[in-house]
Amino acid sequence: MTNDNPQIGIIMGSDSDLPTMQGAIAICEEFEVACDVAIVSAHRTPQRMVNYAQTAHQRGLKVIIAGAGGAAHLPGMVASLTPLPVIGVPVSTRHLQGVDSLYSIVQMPGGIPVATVAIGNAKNAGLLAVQILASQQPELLERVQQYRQTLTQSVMDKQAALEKLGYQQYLSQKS
Ligand code: RP5
Repeated sequence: MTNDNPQIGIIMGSDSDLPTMQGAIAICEEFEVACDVAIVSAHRTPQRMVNYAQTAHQRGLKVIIAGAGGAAHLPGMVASLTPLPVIGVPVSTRHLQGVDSLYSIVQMPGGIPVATVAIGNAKNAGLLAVQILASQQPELLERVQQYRQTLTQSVMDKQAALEKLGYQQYLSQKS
């Protein structure tokens, strides 16, 4: 999937990561920020990864979100090849539940940072990427602030319902 003039590149090591990474794609769609989505494997397509990362800024990308599971080298290797900020998404794995992915992504050596979100939380990666862009784009900054207001309002709506119903009825309505 490619939109015109993408600002955010969303890459993943395998199509098996796509169900997780769709959280980041959905945020780009919600904020109407163009993104491109690609499968780029550090281990199975290493040359493609090098080409992607080294040309990303020349193609107009501003931020890269990279999701990977297991021996999750993709975010760190891409970060070492691009001057752009990279956000890593640790994808959950069958045997180690994504702790392996998290440790692989978060333990970068000094000099090559990768911003890392929680296991499986591609939504937050999308939001962080949008916020990085928004720091230079006033209209997008306004939308980020509106988004935060919707979060606040949803909590206040829950509080009002909790007070009205009491906790037992509130819980029974949730289940
Ligand atoms: C990693 O290996 C991918 O990021 C994926 O999370 C994991 C498993 O890949 P598949 O065997 O499902 O293709 O490189």
